Amino acid sequence: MNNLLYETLFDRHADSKATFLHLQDGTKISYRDFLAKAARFVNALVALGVKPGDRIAVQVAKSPEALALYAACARAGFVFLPLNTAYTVEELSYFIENSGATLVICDEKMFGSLSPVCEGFGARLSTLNADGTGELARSAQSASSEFETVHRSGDDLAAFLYTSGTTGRSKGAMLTQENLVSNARSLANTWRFTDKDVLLHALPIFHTHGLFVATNVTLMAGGSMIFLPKFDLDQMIEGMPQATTMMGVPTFYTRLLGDNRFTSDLTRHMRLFISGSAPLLAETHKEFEARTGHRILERYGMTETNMNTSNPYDGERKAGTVGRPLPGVDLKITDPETGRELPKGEIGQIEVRGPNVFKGYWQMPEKTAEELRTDGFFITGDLGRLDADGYVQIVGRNKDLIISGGYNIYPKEIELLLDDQPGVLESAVVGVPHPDFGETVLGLLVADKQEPLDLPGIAQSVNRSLARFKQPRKLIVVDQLPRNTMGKVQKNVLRDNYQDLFVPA
Ligand code: MLC
Ligand code: AMP
Repeated sequence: MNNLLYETLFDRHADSKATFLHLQDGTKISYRDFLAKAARFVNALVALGVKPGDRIAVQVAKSPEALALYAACARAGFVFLPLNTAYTVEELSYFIENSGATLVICDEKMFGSLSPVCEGFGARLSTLNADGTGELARSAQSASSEFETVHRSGDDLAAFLYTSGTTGRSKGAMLTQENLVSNARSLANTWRFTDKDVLLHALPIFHTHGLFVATNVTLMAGGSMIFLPKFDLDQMIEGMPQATTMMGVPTFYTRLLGDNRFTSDLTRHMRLFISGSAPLLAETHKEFEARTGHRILERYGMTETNMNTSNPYDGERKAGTVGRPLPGVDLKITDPETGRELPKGEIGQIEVRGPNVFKGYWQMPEKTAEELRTDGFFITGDLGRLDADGYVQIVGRNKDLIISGGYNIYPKEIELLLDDQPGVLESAVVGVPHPDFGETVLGLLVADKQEPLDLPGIAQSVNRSLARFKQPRKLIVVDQLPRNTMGKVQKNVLRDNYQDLFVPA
């Protein structure tokens, strides 16, 4: 094969008049038209001087054009680097510098503030807006729809996705063409996707879930997507009767259950609901079945590995478990201290190996070596056990991570910022239960008593630096932080103390 990713997921649909995207305004975009659009984008990107292997950092709203950029990068061998639309200029600067992106594509609204950043790092800047307008779109419009696909092997990089780290510095996870293709194939088979499927797509497309799971599986099967700009209850309820499948984070499911228009009638012809990215409470699973008659299929994955496990399509979908390893994925539970494999039933760290596992962190060989063993096993940082039937149950995390509404938040990044604020001696950030987001961010501050502690001022400063979803929903001043005998902050004590803050007991 000349270009594994492009040929497997895209090119074989090049002449297909079947619908790929159903848009909000009733417009349908066929595979053929989508791929012709993507080809014009490739030519527009090439005209900007981008070369195979270059990183293209993309912070744009979800749109058919944004998705066409992904197809364009696959075709020309550019490394696609999608970024959360909520990121601030400060956060973006790091990604642009660290990735060495040659081109940055943003909404026109961000152009003024990103211009000096891109200039400083020698990256070009172009624009694409939510409505498909912008400089890049204009240049694509007049470009040719002919392009000779660039040769790429399965081992070549297809995408970078940044994932935060326990040190507060984000790491660029390098995903190869083979990582994406093998996982898409495995998931499409496991979940029985076909060209008749219509996926209700409300996830963002800058993360694994919305892009490499939802979109790639649809492409693999030749199905279509009701492509919503974001999660919106009214639009979900309106789109549901036209769909056959849906993928979402647990917040999608709890929000749907909170609306009494969401009935078994509305979901009658749906064949599959899939959940992932964060733990789905067993009670949500049960409530969903009681309301609709459908048993949600939960699966487990991460940025570095794509999907690792899934509950079965046929057979028991066990609430509170993430199912068995996918075909081709080796999974073991090991002792975090020794790395020794533990017997079934015992709790340990989850390690995975397979064609889904990434190539390492961009320019961070030490970080890669800490998490990716030489025998190919990746240490996920999740804690779990295998039950008697080989189903994986995730029981916690061996990493200091908060998952809020499916977004990962690393406390260290927020603590570093809080520690820098005037009047703050030290801080601790923990995740506490939240009825909508599953977990949310709580910041505890200890005053240094030299300067007054200005909480609104601190909140403003946090607002300037961090995306909204990372900002503490509450800041509380405490006399001191609980520490163990080694002097380490006992976050479990803080989590216990404040567990009822947002979810009254
Ligand atoms: C938005 N906000 C969030 C938030 N999303 N705050 C905390 N956590 C989140 N996840 C902010 C908004 O800016 C807003 O701020 C306020 O919270 C309420 O906004 P909202 O209207 O509720 O936002 P909404 O658009 O509805 O977003 C909620 C959401 C969204 C759950 C629909 O976050 C979402 O689509 N999450 C999916 C994330 C995802 O795709 N994860 C996959 C990662 S891949 P204010 O100031 O107005 O209150 C991965 C691998 C794997 O993990 O296994 O899949
Ligand atoms: P990310 O780094 O954004 O890709 O997030 C990956 C992390 O999300 C995993 O390491 C898990 O901690 C968590 N995760 C993903 N799916 C599930 C799930 N079904 N249940 C519990 N946690 C999950």
